[in-house]
Amino acid sequence: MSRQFTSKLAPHLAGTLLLAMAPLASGQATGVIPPEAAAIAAERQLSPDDVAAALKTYMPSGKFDEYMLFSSGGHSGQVFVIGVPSMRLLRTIGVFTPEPWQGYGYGVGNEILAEGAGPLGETHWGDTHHPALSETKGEYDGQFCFINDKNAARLAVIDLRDFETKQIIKNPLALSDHGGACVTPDTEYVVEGGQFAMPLGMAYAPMDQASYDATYRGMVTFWKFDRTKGRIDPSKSFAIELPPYWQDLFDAGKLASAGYVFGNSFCSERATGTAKIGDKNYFESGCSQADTDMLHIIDIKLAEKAAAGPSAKKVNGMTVIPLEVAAAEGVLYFAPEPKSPHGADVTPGGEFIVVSGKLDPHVTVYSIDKIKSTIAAKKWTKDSYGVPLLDFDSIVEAQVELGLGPLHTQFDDKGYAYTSLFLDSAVARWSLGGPYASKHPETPWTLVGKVPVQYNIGHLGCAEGDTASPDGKYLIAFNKWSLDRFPTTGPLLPQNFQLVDIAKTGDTMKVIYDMPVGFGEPHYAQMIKADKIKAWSVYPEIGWNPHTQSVDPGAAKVGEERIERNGSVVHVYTTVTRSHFKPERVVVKQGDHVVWHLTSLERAVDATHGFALAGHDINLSLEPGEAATIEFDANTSGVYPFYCSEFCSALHLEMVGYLLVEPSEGSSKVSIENAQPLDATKKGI
Ligand code: K7E
Ligand code: CUA
Repeated sequence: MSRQFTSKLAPHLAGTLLLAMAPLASGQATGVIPPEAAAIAAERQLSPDDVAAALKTYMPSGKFDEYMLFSSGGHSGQVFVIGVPSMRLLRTIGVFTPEPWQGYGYGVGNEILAEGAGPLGETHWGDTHHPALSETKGEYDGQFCFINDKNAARLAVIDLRDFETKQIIKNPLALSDHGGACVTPDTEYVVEGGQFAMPLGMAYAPMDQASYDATYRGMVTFWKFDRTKGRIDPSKSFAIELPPYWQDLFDAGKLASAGYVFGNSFCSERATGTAKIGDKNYFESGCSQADTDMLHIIDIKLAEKAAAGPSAKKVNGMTVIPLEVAAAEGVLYFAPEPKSPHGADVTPGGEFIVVSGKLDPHVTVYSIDKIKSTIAAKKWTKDSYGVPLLDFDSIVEAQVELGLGPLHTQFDDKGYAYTSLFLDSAVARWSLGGPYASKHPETPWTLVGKVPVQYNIGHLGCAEGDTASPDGKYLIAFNKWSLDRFPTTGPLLPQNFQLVDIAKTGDTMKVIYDMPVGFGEPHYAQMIKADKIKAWSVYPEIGWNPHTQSVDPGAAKVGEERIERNGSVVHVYTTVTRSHFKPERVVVKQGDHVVWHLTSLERAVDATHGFALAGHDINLSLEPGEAATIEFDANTSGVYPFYCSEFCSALHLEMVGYLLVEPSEGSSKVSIENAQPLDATKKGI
């Protein structure tokens, strides 16, 4: 058997050897493939494809991955950064959920989490679905990452200089979002579409059909991004009121379709679910009655005009273009899209918009040229809310049959599109037409090949696959179920990220790696060329405030460590270095308000300290140069050790201090005087 195997392996190894021995010609290396490799392959019964996959994904110690994947964490509320092709987890970024290792939400970052509070108060988790890397001319520029929280209609801004969340913004109109984040080609706007219809502004309204139709609404918000400040500017942002059609995913047009934003919807039936127990009209069936839903086509320039005009209204402080204005002024058009659609993905050149029908084996491809000419020819009827509904046959370029349950589509550099097939558990590769037809040998608009994935794929992501110039080479299937792929770790199973090699043309796609994701439920992820990320390895200067990205004038400075009392407010200025805090003993009085400024004096890469304060729910990560300020009320007298929670040095365990909170007058707290003395006979045991 092993003999047979060896012969099977041989031709492949010969090929690999040729490749690996290429440096031999220049005399650089010998014996790149050691004899033991064949022995290992035989012992583990690896197929030639397995061996090739292992080599393609193996990253030797100290070598870096070619791509970084920014993945949503679903209802973990975080973002994960993963190296591709090794599929090694590089970082978690705390976004909507506090995260103690990076000291997010345990003394620092609390104000960012609080910033996203709505009228109902703070939400300490999020449901992240769609990351959007900032773009310049339709290409990822590696500066920022935005992500939505479906659960509370929030949007977060992550600065990729330090991979930290800088802003969380609560949409004042709604309580759920899904259509975003996506950015316009130069990141002028970050788009956030709503999901579940409700009265805009989050007021109450009954849910009978008449009330639903009249008062429940969808929305899409255009958040203006200020790149210099690295913040969304709500004062320059606006929203469009939409019918209660459950807007789903949005994608910004680019190049040929620059200036437009497209979004699908999936319950234009306006189902209202079961009103009482025993009813059978679940949303499940109510939302999938009609043959078509509505592709939303939005003209950004006309939307800006309407938002600045007299007919815009304010809802909870947000500028909103009323639905009838959007319909009348060319801001909003609809197009029929088949069978409970999902995804609206724009081709690299912006010529086409691809929409999948979850209950239709086809993807439907719309042409922006045809959309424009159909709008110019006013070839439309009106939907029940008065929005122009474009003639389907006039705007469709192609429908391509792919398989069961198509969801999301991405692109490569070879004129192919890739669509996830949820029900088939497969990725379909198909050929684009138009300007892409000359890039591949196949007939345009046909299925080229499929690769099974394990299992129930949701999104997929190609290398820079939703930009103006996708790279090809890699695709990742973001699978919802892993079933039999990993050892059982209890009834909650990991998701499965599968790396697919898409380098060759034709029906040649191969799964080359399985990565269990046991820390979240990712939806979408974007894969960026790693060398585009220019992250700092230490903060630029000592005393750096990551929130303002500048030196904090109030930061603790070396030589100026002190404890300053101003009435009942005590300011503590502490510097932090290997391996001590200065000062180490901090004495305050019960009832004092403590403002504690800590500055890391470190300049060495990776010399991170922690600051864990017992009894106060405080834990900081003080990265080299970082300044942090925490505040708390010293309400309970006692002795509170604080220590460095990051193993920083040989004397890390000695990196300790004490906060002493002296009892106030008349306090009944335990003091040394009334404590039991130690039994002298037991001393020294
Ligand atoms: Cu999971 Cu993009 Cu929220 Cu599709 S969505 S799978
Ligand atoms: Cu500083 Cu451990």
